[in-house]
Amino acid sequence: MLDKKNLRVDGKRLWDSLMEMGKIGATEKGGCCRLALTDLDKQARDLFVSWCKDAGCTVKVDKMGNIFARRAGRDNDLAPVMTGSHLDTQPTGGRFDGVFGVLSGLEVIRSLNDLGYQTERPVEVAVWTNEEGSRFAPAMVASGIFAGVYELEYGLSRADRDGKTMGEELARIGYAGEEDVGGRDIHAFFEVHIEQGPILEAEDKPIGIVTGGQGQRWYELNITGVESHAGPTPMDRRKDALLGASRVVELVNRVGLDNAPVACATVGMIESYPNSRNVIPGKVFMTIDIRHPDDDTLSGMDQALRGGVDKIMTDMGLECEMEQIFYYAPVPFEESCIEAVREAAKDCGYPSREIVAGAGHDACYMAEVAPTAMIFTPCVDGISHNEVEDAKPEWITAGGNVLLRAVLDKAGHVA
Ligand code: HGY
Ligand code: MN
Ligand code: MN
Repeated sequence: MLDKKNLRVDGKRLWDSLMEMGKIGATEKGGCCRLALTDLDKQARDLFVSWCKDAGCTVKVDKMGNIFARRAGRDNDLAPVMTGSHLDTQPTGGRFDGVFGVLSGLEVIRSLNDLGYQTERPVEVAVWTNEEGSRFAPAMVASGIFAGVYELEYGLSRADRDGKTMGEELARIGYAGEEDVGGRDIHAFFEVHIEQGPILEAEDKPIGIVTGGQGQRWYELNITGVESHAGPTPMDRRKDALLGASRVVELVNRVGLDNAPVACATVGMIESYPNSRNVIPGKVFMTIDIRHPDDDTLSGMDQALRGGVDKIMTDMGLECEMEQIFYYAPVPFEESCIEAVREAAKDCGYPSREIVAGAGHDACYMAEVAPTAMIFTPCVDGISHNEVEDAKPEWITAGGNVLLRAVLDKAGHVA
């Protein structure tokens, strides 16, 4: 009888798979640009599906393009234990964000095959569409539909800045699947991810036991002033939309600092129109991202933002349409899954600590429909959403080993 305490993954195979996948959309600085539902995302999906089929999995795709690779258990009528993450990246993304969770799941399946280990329940590895929310907003929209937070039509209608919808792009790349999105029991969900922050590396802890995720709100602002000539228009007679936007940037930063030390507040996108060097900008599109682990504080930040934007626009005689396009409250993960991660780290002899996820993850939505927890590993200098994102092989192996143990803790063992 195989004692699961001694089971380990093949860390080199996992690392090599990450490096192989990292070639798809590789950038000159060593990162990855594989935006959701682009041809490169299709290539990554196709490679993952081929690897899963080679590992004996059945593969299904749902109507939001979510991929589910299933390894049969002894009783396939039982709800599966699921793991997974995302393959889409930021424009200047890295080789680990998301991919590490997907390929750790595949490594668990490959290792169970090597060991001839039969689980009671089926084990599934999921690839969630458009986790990043970069090309299509909001983030995590496809796992959100699986969790019943959004309707399918809402997700399919999300359009990029060129007006292409997710529905059109799913069909174009051949991942508009047949399966319904969600509506089925999942026994437990685990997601492995790099921390994307500095804590674990600074404390020399290879494993983070993730107890929950902070809440976040995203906004889109369309600011309108008056385009006019940069030469003859006196300074006191301008309605400069970009000047207004710059004051909003300052406001966002202030709201973050006023709720230090854990609040985050960011302006990531700004598009000035007509973007001509001698025309006073008449229009600006910009985004705001605020986050906090406490929902009341997040609400307070929301109010401070709205009041501050109103004042800026009134003082400057500008117009502003401000729309909240994304919100989820701080989410606690489930104690027995957290305990499975804690036990696994201890059994494997990895120093660990509890931590709250600063980034959003599909697990934050999966926690709505299944007992869920996450496993973090460090990343070099805590940097992510940057082409220099990097990890150490021993950290990757540790994440794979803890995932193997946590999955087996929930999947049961037959022989
Ligand atoms: O925005 C996030 O936290 C995630 O990377 N989508
Ligand atoms: Mn991610
Ligand atoms: Mn990310």
